[in-house]
Amino acid sequence: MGYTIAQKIIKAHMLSGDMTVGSEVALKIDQTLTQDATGTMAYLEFETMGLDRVKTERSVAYIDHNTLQSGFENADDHRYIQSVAKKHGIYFSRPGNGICHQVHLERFGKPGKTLIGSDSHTPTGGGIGMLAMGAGGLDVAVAMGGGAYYITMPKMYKVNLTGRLKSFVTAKDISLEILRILSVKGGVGAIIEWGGEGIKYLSVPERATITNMGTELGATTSIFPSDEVTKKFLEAEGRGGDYTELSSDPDAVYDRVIDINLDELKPLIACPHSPDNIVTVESLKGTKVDQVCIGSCTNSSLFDMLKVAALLKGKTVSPSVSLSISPGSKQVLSMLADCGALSDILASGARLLECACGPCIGMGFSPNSAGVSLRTFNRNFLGRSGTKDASVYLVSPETAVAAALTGEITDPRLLGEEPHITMPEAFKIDDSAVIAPATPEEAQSLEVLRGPNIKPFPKSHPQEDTLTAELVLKVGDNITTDHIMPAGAKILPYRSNIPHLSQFCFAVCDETFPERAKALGQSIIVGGSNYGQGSSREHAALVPMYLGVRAVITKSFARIHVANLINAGIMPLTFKNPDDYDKLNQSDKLTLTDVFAGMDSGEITLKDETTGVEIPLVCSFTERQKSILKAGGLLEYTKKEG
Ligand code: MIC
Ligand code: SF4
Repeated sequence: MGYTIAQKIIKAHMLSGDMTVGSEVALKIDQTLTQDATGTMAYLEFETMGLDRVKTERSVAYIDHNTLQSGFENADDHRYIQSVAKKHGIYFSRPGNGICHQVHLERFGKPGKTLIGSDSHTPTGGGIGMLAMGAGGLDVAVAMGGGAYYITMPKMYKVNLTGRLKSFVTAKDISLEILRILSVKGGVGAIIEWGGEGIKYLSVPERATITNMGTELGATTSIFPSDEVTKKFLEAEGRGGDYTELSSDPDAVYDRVIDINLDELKPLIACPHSPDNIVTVESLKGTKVDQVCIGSCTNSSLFDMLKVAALLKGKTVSPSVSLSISPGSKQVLSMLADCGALSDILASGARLLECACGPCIGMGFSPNSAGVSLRTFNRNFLGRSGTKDASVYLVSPETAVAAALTGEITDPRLLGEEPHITMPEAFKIDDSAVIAPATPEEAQSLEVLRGPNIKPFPKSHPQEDTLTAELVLKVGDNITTDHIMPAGAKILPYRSNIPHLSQFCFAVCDETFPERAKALGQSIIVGGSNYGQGSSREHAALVPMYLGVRAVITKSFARIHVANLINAGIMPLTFKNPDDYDKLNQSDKLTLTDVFAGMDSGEITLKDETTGVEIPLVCSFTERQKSILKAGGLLEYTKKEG
């Protein structure tokens, strides 16, 4: 039996385990990336491990999220990350150099390598044939220290593309189509390989749009073959030497095969408040639009921006629309400026924002109250834009421009002839905003600079054999990490200050949660299916841990979040019979007895002391995970293991 692309990379990096679906596999990690919103915590954790230098082939620290500096906090964190990177062997990408995923693809990613990043959109690297996965900061810290990264061996899905995209139908529409087919839960436990005749017409930036948004499917990662298209891209980046060919074996076996005929695809749009709420753009025509944002790690490549510039050229943005453009990297911005495309963008009335995440994570450019915002981003979760009553839609850059020009949702196919964009033979290479680490000798005398915003890592609690606690919060299906630990301009600057962050935990669902949880001392949360979908932020586990949450019981969990809960020493449990979810009420007093025996047998009984009901729960952990939970989290476990 042959191998899929992902299986080949896993096989070449496997430190322990086997490739049986569902079993735990330990992987050697070649590269890591962090961004600043998760990076401060990840480097604090790395420092706690007491290692001098990273053991990866390449580790890069990006500053791209917390670029609004309305106080000392973000600037302090940037200075901390820069100094810790210099000391420990990590490359530092300065603020303004671009969004981590875009820059990593341009300058560092390599086909066939493993990459983990403390950001859920790390799978963008799959666009050039990397096995790239999002992870919690602590897992990234361990990997930087040379430790393995553990995944549950995923199933293999294949998406076969046939035909060719029609005018004004784009890679973003392919992403939205697969979300329509699979939903935000449909990729959980799977790696999605893209193939078929249709991929040969997709450039690396288009492939990267697709692998980027595979995150919204809940997939472990998404991957394209490394082929002639990849080779051309790497050569244009002056990195032809990094190319290796990579494809699946002809007799590779897939658990599921999905066919998409590109000839039949239409411009699509994701409606509020979920990326899988898909309809055709056509069907919403005439809906008034207040704001349009073009950028984010999904759609900010030179390819996207040149198209946008060509469509805006000689035209003026509708007076009722505010249009923002955030190029993905300094390389993109600089090349736009050199060829004059930037002038076309500016002349249209667009507002140029920094090469950073910006509005995607609510760092500025929030919509007006009850506003309609069309964004080329990957997430439209409730409140994420910073305006709770806004309606955020996700679209391609072409559909975004059509709305910006007309003031209403408009099928981009009405814009006339589609501009033909050719990728340059050579990108403009300027790595001056990437600071190399010090040599080991120089590093010894370097000081790490810490500001007052950085608070110590919160204390975790080892799991005990009996847990009695109140059900402090009961929530429904598809709770995102943006619900659990919101981000945005007001909160993000405190990512290295867990006590401060804790005031906003679950604010979107229940503002009284932090106070109630703290008063209880220890508590349990109950959720529906796909709990913790979305980002990789370990804060969505560390903050509940700080507030005393000891266990979370759900119908099912999202991959990165469940790992973060275990890393924080919080026990993730699932209902054996999902209908039992209905039997529990907020404020009930719950007891879990014989926890350790339950961990061994895989099943544990929950007693609801308030109603007398007994409920069987699944409690299936590997030996390593049991030890982590008993130690009170991965950091304590790693310290003990040495
Ligand atoms: C996001 O898109 O939600 C983020 C902000 O990039 C997060 C990381 C974070 O919360 O810092 C992610 O996707 O992992
Ligand atoms: Fe940044 Fe948005 Fe991409 Fe997250 S999804 S990395 S916030 S651009």
